[in-house]
This record gives sequence, C-alpha cells and structure tokens, in this order.
Amino acid sequence: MSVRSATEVPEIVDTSGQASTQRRGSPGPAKYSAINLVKKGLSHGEWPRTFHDHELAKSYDVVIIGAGIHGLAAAYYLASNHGITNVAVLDKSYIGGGGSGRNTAIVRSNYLTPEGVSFYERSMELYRDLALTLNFNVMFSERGHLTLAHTDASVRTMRWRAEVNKLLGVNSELIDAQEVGRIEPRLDVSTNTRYPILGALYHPPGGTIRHDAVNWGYARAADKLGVQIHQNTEVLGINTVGGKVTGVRTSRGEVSAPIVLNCTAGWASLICDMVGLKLPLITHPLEAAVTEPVKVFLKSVVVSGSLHVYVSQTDRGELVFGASTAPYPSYSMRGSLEFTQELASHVIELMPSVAGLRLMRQWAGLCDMTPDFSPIMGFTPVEGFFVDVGWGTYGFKAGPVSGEAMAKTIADQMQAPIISAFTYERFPAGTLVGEKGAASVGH
Ligand code: PYC
Repeated sequence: MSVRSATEVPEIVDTSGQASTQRRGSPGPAKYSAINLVKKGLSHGEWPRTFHDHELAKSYDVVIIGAGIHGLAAAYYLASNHGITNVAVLDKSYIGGGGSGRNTAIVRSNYLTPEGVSFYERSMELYRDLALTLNFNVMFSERGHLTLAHTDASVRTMRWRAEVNKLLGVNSELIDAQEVGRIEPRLDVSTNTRYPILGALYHPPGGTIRHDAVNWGYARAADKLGVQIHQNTEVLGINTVGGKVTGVRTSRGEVSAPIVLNCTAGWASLICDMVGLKLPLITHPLEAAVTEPVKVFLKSVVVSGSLHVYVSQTDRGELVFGASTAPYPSYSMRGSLEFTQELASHVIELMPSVAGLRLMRQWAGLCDMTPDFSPIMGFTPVEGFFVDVGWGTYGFKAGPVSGEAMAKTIADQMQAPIISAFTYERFPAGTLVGEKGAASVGH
C-alpha cells in the first residue's frame, strides 16, 4: 500500500499558517519543541484560527451557497487562480456539515463515460497534490480500489470501464477471482457463496482521503486569500431583477452580489427554486456506518454493487461502510435498523471473518440524484446564477475539479471545457452522460 503521509510531505503544517521546511523527527526551532507543543495543546487560546469570523458585508463579487468541499474549493480557486477574493461562502450550518463530512472519503477515477473519466481523473490529480497545494495534511492514501463483479453482466461492465479507462490513461484493469483473493485475502472468493465473486475492476490509484481535512484545508487556504466564510448564515431568498441575480437575503441580512453559485447538496433544488429554476433532481438519503477499530487487515477499498456495500479500513483500524441510496426520496438524515441489518448480512457474506466486529456509529447524508447520474454544472437561464449540483453519490471525489472548473467558468464567463458535457441544457437536448454503470452500488 502506498500511503502518502505527513512524513512524506516536504513541508510541515505550521498552525501559524507559515510553511516550514523542517522534517519531522529532526531537532528544530523552539516553537516545535515537545514542551511548547504540550503547552500550546493545553492552552487552546494560543492556536491561530483556521479561518476567521466576519461581519456580513453589504456586497460581494461572488456569493457561494454551501460551505462544503465544492463551495470552499470554488472560493479557493476563484481567489488563487483568478484573483477574485471579494467572495463570501455562506452556510446555514457549519463547514463540511453536509455531504462533505458524511461521505466515506473514497476517491477514484474509474468511471464509465469518457467525460466522467477525464473529469474525475483531474480531481485525482488535484487530490494527489492537495497537501502541498494547501499546506495541510489531507491524509491521501492511494490504497487501490476493487469493484467486485458477481454476475456476467457486471463482468461485462467492468471490462467496458477498464477499456475506457485505459484509453484515457487511467490505471484500471479487469482481474479474476484468484487475483482478487491475492489482493484481499479476507474476501471470500470461493464458489459456494450466494453471490460468488467472478472478478473485479482493479484501480490501483483509487483510495481514500480524510474528508474533514479537505474541508479544513480549503477553508484555511481560502480564508488566507481573503475569502469570507460565514457559518450559521442561512440563505432565505435570492433577489433578481429582470432575470438577473442581484443578491441574496440571509438570516443575517441582505447582501448584494451579481453572481451566486449554488454548491449545496441535499438542498440544491430548494435553492434553485428561489430563482424559479426547476432541475431534474430527486433527493435520497444514503446511510453509512463505522465499526470499532481493529488491527489493519484490509488494504483496498472494496465495493460490491450486487451486495450494495462498500468498505475500507481507516488508518485507525475502523471499517467504514456505505450502502446504496434509500429507495425512497426524503430529507431525513436518521440512521435506520433496516440499514444495519442488511449491511451486516452483506458484509459477512463478503468477509465472514468480520462477523464478531461491533458497529460503533451510523449516520446518513443526502444525495441529489440526476436522471443520468452526472452532475449539473455551470450557467443557468438566470443570469448570474450558477450551479454545481446533482452529485448523487459522487460528490466528495469531485470536490477539487468542481471548484477549479466553477471558478474558471465564473471568471471567464464561459463554460470550462472539462464540464462542457454537464450543462443544464443536456436534459432538454437529450444529450445525457449516462454514468450509472460507474456507481459503486446499485441505486
Ligand atoms: O462512487 O465511489 C463511489 C462512492 C463511494 C461511496 C458513495 N459513492
């Protein structure tokens, strides 16, 4: 397993925000001494803030709704790539409190369509270098990703994905059951199971990244460049005059802005409703859970579409599980007993030896599903109103590339080429980008 940890990152993150070239383990300046670190740890007040509180200004050049990875990344790239810093990121809750903090932290680019593969591969490139870009350890762990095939139809889809991936330079191949068992010895690859493993799509560059760290890293870097992050600031309405955005009404007052970007998940259609825009989005909950920590035995991220489960093991040793979206639309984020029962039976079928593990926590997030499982990004018929929505179950892995592409689209006032297939117009035009075949689990 190749884990890019903090020790391999040439710069140590200094909480003052200054980069240091000091290597871990070597004696360094007094501010890194053990006594100083303990002293600082015990007296919280001395730590500099990751980002700052501000009064809400009367106007901004850009208002971004949603302080998750997409909103924070868009703000960061507006400032860093385009010099647009008079930006406010508004969130009705806290940063990363939605899907960005509720996902299972999986990253990969082994999609099915050429548009999807190129897009998610750019995200992987940005993720690979994110610790250096943001000077913040995001705990990127390139551990390999296995999508199991239990039926002939799914072997065919995996082969198709592998070929598209290879053509676009993405490392991905179809492997047989024996090879699966060699990579992950705890998986039951025998033939006397209910859903025998016939093979898998193996994607060595896939892996995990600490999702909270990605949120904090983007927030800190955007704040440093002058972006204002306003938590607990709910957008109650969007003002328009003659079909053009003029600002937003919030729980803390009114703000004028010629550009508003909707980066919400779960509430995307409610925000679009504020300008009278109807998008083909249906919101479904998705549940996840984590076990007690045990000695690390699972190297890769393992996904089974037929058994509706994906699993990875954290560096702390917990198994993190996710499932399909719930089969009904809802805004509820409560955990359910049905989920844990199904999860347990399916996981034990895949890895009988984990039967004794205890589940510690479960939670849910909201997924805005589109008809073709691809996002809706860019311009809308309302001038100045942009969207970065409809992520379904793919939002976390797309955070960096979405931020970069939306910042470019807003700065250039032209749809960035990498998201040209994901426009709102593809629905009336019938040019859908069918990405269901790349879903981790059935929906
Ligand atoms: O598409 O890799 C994925 C995924 C993992 C969890 C939800 N979706």
